[in-house]
Amino acid sequence: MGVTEARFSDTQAGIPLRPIDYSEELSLCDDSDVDDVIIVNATYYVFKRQKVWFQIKRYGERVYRTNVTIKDVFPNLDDDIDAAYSEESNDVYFFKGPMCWKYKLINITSFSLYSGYPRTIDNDFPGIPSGIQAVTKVSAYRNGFIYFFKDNLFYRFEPKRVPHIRSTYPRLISDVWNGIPDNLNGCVYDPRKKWLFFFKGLNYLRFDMVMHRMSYNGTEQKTTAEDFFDCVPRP
Ligand SMILES: [Ca+2]
Repeated sequence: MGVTEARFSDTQAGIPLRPIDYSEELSLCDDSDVDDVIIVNATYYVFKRQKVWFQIKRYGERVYRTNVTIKDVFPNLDDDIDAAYSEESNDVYFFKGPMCWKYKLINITSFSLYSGYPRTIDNDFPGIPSGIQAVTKVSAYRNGFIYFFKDNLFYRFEPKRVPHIRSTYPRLISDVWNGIPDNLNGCVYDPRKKWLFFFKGLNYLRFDMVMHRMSYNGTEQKTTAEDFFDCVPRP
């Protein structure tokens, strides 16, 4: 273990952080289609099958991460989640089939399940169907909207308003999110940069919520492995 890795591991609740590794049995570099991504306290959590990766940038240095099983960090959560998002309070919601799970942050590698969960999505999010593919909360707007994506449709859920979903929803993704494909793998909103990342297959797109358009010109579609996870191409 190198000096830098040792420094990170001292502060991270006993789970050592290290650069991503091609030798991992389930590598995000070789197979970078994710189940979903969330940001809690400026740390990215990437979910895929039975694993979660942390992505942390400290002291202006490169990104370090580790992979552990979902159940190590989120007790009683199912593998192969459909989708997940985080609240400003750092609570985290997961969705799979008709069910949702709600967790409270303890520390970066430890969350506790609220009592009464899992329960059906309709309990907490009336009007949202089962089988959600991607979800994120966008705090750029007053009160914050939660966007749920499924197939070619999306729902805008307003936590502070009843009914939570206006009668004009669901709407077509292609009608509102210019350039964003249907059947997403996941999405996450970065409140610091006001960017929305959409993940699909081995690629992602970055949407600027201030300008309400793709945030870079030309080749909007980037590879998740090399451009998001900083994987070094194999020689
Ligand atoms: Ca998903």
